[in-house]
Amino acid sequence: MLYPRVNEKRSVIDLNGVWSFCLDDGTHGANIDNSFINENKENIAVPASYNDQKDELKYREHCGWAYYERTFSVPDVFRNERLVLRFDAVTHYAKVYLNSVLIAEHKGGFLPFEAEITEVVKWNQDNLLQVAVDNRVNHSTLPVGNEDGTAFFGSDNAGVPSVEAAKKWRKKRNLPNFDFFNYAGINRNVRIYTTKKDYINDITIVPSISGSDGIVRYEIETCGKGEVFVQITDREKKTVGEAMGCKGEIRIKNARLWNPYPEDPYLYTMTVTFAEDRYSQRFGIRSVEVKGSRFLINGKDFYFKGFGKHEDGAVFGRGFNLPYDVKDMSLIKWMNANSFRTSHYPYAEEMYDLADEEGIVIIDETPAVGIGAGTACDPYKTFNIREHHESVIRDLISRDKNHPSVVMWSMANEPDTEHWPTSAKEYWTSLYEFTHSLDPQDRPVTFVCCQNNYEADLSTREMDVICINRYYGWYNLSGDMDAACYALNLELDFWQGINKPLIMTEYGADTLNGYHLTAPEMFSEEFQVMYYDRINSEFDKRSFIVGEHPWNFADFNTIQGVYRADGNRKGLLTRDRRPKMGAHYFKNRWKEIPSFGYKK
Ligand code: BDP
Repeated sequence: MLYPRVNEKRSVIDLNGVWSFCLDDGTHGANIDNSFINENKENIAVPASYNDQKDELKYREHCGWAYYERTFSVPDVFRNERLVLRFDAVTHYAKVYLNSVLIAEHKGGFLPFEAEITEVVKWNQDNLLQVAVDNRVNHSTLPVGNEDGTAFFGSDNAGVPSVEAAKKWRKKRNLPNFDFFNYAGINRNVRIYTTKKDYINDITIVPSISGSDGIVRYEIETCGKGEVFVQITDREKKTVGEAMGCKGEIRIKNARLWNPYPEDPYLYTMTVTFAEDRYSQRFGIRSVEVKGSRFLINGKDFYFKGFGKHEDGAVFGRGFNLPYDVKDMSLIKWMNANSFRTSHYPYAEEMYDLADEEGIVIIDETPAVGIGAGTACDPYKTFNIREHHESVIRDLISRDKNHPSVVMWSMANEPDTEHWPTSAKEYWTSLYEFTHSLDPQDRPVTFVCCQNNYEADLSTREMDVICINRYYGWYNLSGDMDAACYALNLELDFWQGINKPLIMTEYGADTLNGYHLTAPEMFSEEFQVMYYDRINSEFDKRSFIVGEHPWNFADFNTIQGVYRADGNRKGLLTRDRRPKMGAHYFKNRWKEIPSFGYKK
């Protein structure tokens, strides 16, 4: 799917701004009731989550539908163009009406969807755009939740003998199976883009390296009549290759490779011309490969230094926030890191563009968090998740396939792979094959495994890279770092026998910024530093460990509960991006760890 860009052939109309908004009172559901909206509407900013833009609890606790609306008119100059309305992300379910006609419906809160509106827009007058948004999460949504069920992360113990009885006198709740606040609404940009009537629908670029040359295979999907012309230019805008036709191969002599930070993330641009349409897509030439227990980028051993992150901040919630993205890129480099995982959902497209440009490597994750958490039954046999999971992976790859920064797909975070090992293995290995088959660049595929009985788990070991989240010293063996390191080593001995690369995709300790102790105990800044220092020194002894991603880049908001005071505080940075001692610790550690060749 192409990102909307303005050029000499295409335009973009920005529909962001202050919209009208109201929460459902529980009686309307997906139906737009104009008089209800008119009576209740108030201002809301788009893009942004709605939850923290207002100051009553009902916006945080809302469970169900909410309505957005605005009007717009289309400039006359676009009368002969094709018009497409695009939402970059609406969380989690959207029904879109234009002039009272249902023009799009979309499940999943973190990927774009669009609808052609050429025939629906009215000229010389206002158009009414309305969006109904549902924030409920259950066992068939991704991320997974317990709609009106048992909280996995909140505290749900009623303290009375009958849990069923307690349910009757509690209000309906939307309980996540995941540890980040369930921010909802029109979270990313809303735009109309124009194309000519005959247009370029998609561009797929598959680069490879042959000696000192780059080989660029490409495929162009078009609609309508016309010839395809493809031109590749370098950073200086010099033409380095050309071809005709919607499918082909272009050789770039003495190609410059895309290399991760701090090396040169060199980008080329492919400009496709078709009939009257034109679109330019940047790409990089680089290879990614797993060989035994090594992770190779451009044939060299890469070491992942970076973070699990979130899209999260005060007031805008999970809304698109370009200054935060730019700032986070700057902080990633400030800490001498080179990578992050889009935990726990695909991020806004602009972040991947920044990563391409700045050389930051991405592990691209779907929103499949919490599969099987807190359930007493086999989730793979009980719940209807597969079809939606496949469609999310399809859309994710279709959106992100051309980014050189993306080096691996993560199909999920922390599914239950321990209690139903055989059906889990069947689910994850077949989904792994499916993911591989969709990616034109055939990148490594994995999912991220939670602290579990790794001997019982039959799925994690089947992935291209072993990605594990471990909290020895925090949730397990709390505060006892000698025992934590002992247990960690027991587990690492196990993984070493599997002979695959391993990335520690999460490890960390909640840390209250400004809380200092001489003797390092839990929650203090000193403990966070000691915790990481002890664990990292174990990683340094093992060459099959190819990466360390502390959890988390920054503090972030969560559902309230006894485990969380003002959210999850495991950030190396505060929520407003100030460094804790841990950030300085990693900055110093990673200064000494090169992106390539650290352990080999
Ligand atoms: C892991 C989850 C992550 C949580 C983290 C924690 O993957 O989403 O925020 O634990 O508890 O299990 O801090």
